[in-house]
Amino acid sequence: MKPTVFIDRKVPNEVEAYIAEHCNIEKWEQSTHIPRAMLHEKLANASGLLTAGMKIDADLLERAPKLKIVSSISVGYNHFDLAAMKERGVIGTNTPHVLNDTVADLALALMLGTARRVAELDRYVKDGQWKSGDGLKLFGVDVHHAKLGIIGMGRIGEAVARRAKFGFDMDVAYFNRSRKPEAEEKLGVRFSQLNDLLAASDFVVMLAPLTAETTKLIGHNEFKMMKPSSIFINISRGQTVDELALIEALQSGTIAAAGLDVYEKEPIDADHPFLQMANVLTLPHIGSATTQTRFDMAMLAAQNLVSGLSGQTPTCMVDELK
Ligand code: 8YV
Repeated sequence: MKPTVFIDRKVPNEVEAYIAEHCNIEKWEQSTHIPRAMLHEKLANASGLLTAGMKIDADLLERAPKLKIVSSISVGYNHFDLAAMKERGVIGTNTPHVLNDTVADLALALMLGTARRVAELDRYVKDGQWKSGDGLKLFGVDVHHAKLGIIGMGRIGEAVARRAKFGFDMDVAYFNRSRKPEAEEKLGVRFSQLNDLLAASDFVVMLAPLTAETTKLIGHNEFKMMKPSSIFINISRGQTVDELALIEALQSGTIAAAGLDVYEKEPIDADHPFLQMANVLTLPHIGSATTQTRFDMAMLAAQNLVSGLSGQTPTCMVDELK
């Protein structure tokens, strides 16, 4: 008897076909969230759940008595209530590795796009404002040879460091819970205490996962430590930053600009101050959003799901549930 799994989003046909070889599938493919009552109905008989950001808490788990595994199509798993999952023996998996380079590419895109004001000056040309030469008003700042500070030196952080160091001759420092001697050796990056990194960097890139320790890690005091010419990039989770402090830092000139792919609330409200600020580059949480990478993530998540349901230990179990 095949186990039943619930898939809460559209996945590539090949991925669905792979899952169907091993499981009975219930699915929701609308762009809107599934109504709560319908979700509870689907979960009542589900042994597996394939999602990307659905909050997995005690209430949901209570309504899924057969649930053995939640497979997330994401590297971040802050939507997992790990204690509730552990208490019920529910496996949690994520999709690391396959998205490292794609996310790192976007971090560089945010650095370059913010430093050289790409979106702002694109609008300038398209709005017919370009009437003369390339005067001071079009100037940006250099990325090459600048000082980069990475907060969170995981797999994606190392991919960003590699690009910055060998692609743009940047001087790269990192802050991390633990030292990364191998990365220091192979990439020529150095560890820095957070306050020192903030004070010295021209670009600060937030890549730490969202945990209780990293929630609002960067606030008023931290922004005040940064250089007025510095640029803040967040491609991790919006909640790692005190967003009101970031707004104030940008409006007061405490820092020069920001490049953001993530926000405290997503989608961002239409009246959010960021959307009116020329020195803020805003992207809609597209860190891993390339066709190939999202396929690879979905397939890896499907493999995690199937292996978890067949009694094997999935390759990508989240550390806290191992
Ligand atoms: C996912 C993310 O990539 O991987 C992560 O942690 O930040 C997300 O962007 C996205 O939800 C696709 O599943």
